[in-house]
Amino acid sequence: MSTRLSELVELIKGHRVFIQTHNFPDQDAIASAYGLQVLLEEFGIITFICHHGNIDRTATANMVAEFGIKMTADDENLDMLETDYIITVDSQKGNANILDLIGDEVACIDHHPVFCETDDYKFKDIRIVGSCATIIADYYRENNIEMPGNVATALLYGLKCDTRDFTRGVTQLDVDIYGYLFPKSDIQMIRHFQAGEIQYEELNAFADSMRNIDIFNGVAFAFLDFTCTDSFIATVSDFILDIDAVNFVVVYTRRSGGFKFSVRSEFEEFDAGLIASEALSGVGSGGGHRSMAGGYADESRVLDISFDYNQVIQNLFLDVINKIPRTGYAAKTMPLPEDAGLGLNIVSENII
Ligand SMILES: [Mn+2]
Repeated sequence: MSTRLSELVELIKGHRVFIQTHNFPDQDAIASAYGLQVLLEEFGIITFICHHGNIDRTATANMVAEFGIKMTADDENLDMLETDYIITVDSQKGNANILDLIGDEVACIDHHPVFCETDDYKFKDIRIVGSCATIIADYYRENNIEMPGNVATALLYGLKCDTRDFTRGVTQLDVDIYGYLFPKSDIQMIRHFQAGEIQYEELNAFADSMRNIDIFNGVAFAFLDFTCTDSFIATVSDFILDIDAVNFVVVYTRRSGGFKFSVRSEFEEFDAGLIASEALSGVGSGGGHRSMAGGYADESRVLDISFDYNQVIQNLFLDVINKIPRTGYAAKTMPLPEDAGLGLNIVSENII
């Protein structure tokens, strides 16, 4: 057995183990938890998958139902004790997108950059790859463990969703894992899941959000002025990036005394995680990958007596974006505005 996997198995043996995804789990989080659960069964370790927030979108609900994945929400009789072990997947302890449950977070398997440095984990496998599903699939592959077809299909779907069909954050490992999963997967089932990612009941909300887009030099802003889930914001954000005049997207909605953000970027030099982190640093917090990121701002800190909050938010982002030197494709499609300041070269490594 690979050192990585044997360390994990040794650590959790004999304990009651929960696998926790980020809140409002997406396809990658669900696939990763499921793949890990089945993998650990090979070693006689029984686990419980848990999460906070509904699985209310058709695409994720279909996946959970189709594979018979048993997932328990924190408010559904979770029965977790302080002595229970938690493995977080597709998320890290201390991040805003994962609820702190009573058990002990001993292990973390994730593909997001580290924002809250913690030495608390007894096992940590954080690799900056396209999906968390990639890391889980790699455990099977490097240990020659037979993977059931349902697990392969779920993991491939997670990998396809998080990389947006291999167009963002893709590494060589993701490509290798694709080759490994493809012959084991049911592609027809994935097509069926993918064809249900926008829900019929959401069409009005979707149309509304399209009517309120402001675009400045390739940077689109959309305020969703209605209650919506994190996954809906992410879907709108992805969709707006598909508009030809748009290269960078900031979508936001009201959420508990503030605004919740979803950020997308088409170009490497416009690092979505860094831009979100810089733009929101004085009013909240942000971060994530080069091509997809998120954040939160306190309402009281974006309110200004002379501007409406949409303008304040737009300025926060544009001030950061307009200082980034344009190279490659971006020089042609997002030329620097004449009055923008020059010289601040944002380097991704600073934050990771
Ligand atoms: Mn993920």
